[in-house]
Amino acid sequence: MNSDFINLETILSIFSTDFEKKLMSFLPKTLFFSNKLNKAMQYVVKVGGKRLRPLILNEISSILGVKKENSDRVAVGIEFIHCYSLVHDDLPAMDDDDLRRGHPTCHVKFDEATAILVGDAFQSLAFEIISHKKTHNNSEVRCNLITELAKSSGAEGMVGGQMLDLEAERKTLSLEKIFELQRLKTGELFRFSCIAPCLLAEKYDELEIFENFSSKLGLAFQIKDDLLDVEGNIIDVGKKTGKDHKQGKETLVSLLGIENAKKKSQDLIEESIQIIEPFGEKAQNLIDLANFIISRNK
Ligand code: GRG
Repeated sequence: MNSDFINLETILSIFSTDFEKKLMSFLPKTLFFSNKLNKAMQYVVKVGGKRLRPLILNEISSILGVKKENSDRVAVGIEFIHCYSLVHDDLPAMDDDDLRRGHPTCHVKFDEATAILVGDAFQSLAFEIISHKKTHNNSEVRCNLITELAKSSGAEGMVGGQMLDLEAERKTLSLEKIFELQRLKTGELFRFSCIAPCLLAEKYDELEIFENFSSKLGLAFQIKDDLLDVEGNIIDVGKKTGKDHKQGKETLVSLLGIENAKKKSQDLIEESIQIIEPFGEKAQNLIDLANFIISRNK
């Protein structure tokens, strides 16, 4: 195994342990807060996940010199949005999954109504954390972050992409339409993770650079996700595989073929790395992370 990969595995594992404590510390603790909702939110945080979006956000923040206490709050916000999306995506009305990250999904462990409310609560909490003055002393920066997160996660972002995805079952879609669907459903949260540090650092000239980086990274991530659905196994991936085919869903892999899809994701990662290479040594972890996106087995 290559040493960069081992190094990144260590970084990911240390980051995940530390970041889980941070996520837990942001869960509400009020006296009137329902014990069941509390337990269900804790459950979703504790079953883990790769924490890729917060790690990307923190790495770009460190390249741009953002204070850690500021970037950490936005990283928690984006991970809570991601948690909400997975809990809702697993519901019977959507993807109807009973396994996620190797554990029973939230609605299986608790019940459907609780899972809906857990997703809602994570979403509100994300915006509450980011809007707090501890996130940045400039209120205009906080407003920009909120606007961008709302766009990335809403009808013109992830929710819009999810709707297109639900409508796509048993339909023939062109490659362009699938690229667009995936850009919205998956790519938009990666876009937010990549541009939030520019907003926090008030370095607006870097926005385009990191937006370009994110579009390549997000698409490569999605192709790899589709490849794992075809080639991965339930133990490694932590969720049922072969679902796209069963649901009659066209994916980038079904349209491109396995070998072309692998080549496309490799090309995208190489292009994404070229974009950040000018940042030199400071970008090394981000480069390793980009390579990990397509070499991972879960
Ligand atoms: C319900 C509004 C709403 C949106 C759902 C995120 C999403 C949209 C659907 C999840 C289905 C899916 C497999 C999407 C592909 C990309 C993706 C988000 C994979 C999961 O992300 P990882 O691999 O998950 O980062 P972990 O578990 O590591 O956090």
